[in-house]
Amino acid sequence: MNALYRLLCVFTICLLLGATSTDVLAKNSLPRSSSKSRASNAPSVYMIDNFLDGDYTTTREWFSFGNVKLSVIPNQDKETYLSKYALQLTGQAQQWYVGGIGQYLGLEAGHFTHLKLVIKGNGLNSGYLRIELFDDDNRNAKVDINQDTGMPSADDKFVHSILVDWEGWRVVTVPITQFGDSNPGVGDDSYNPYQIAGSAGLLQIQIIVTTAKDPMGGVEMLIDQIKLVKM
Ligand SMILES: [Ca+2]
Ligand SMILES: [Ca+2]
Ligand SMILES: [Ca+2]
Repeated sequence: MNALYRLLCVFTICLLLGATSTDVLAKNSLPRSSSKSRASNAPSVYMIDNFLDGDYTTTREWFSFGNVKLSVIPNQDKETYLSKYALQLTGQAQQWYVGGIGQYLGLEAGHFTHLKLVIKGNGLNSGYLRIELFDDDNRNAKVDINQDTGMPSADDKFVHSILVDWEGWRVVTVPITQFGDSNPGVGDDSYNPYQIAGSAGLLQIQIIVTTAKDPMGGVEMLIDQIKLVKM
């Protein structure tokens, strides 16, 4: 009886030690994937913006930089996937670069598999849209910027470029796996936008506009229905 009791005690202590070491591990490292239970309860769509409120600062607040001009305009087209309004991006390039827009997210996003949006181009060489996703690797809920370089100093920036070379609207679906880490050695070089261990998850999205043919040319595009989806 005593031997059985001692065996049970040792087993219980082992279980407790096991739990403790797992907790310590969770606090000290950002996991590369979330648990199944978290993923199964998570929504399968997150609407970043469909501009239904008629502007770009009320429901979702976008900031802009560079020469890009934003305006939310009524959708005149009949495509069923369009909402009532879309965001128009226009601007004049300086050495290819026009500017960009961004939105703070602070979102549990590890279970989303694709980024979707609709884009209206003006034919060949309409321009490039480079989509940038920042995850919070140093767990302070902000994108840390190096003041000297203007680049992120502690968080990953994952990017994917879209050459808009078509006329009219098109639904664009980008697998998250097609986003590449643009700053090796900064952050942990792993796409892990989970709100665990103090991380704010997916911190921010930015969309950078550049020209495709004329380095000093103009750009005009419309975008709508920007969302993260689990497919
Ligand atoms: Ca950060
Ligand atoms: Ca990195
Ligand atoms: Ca990361």
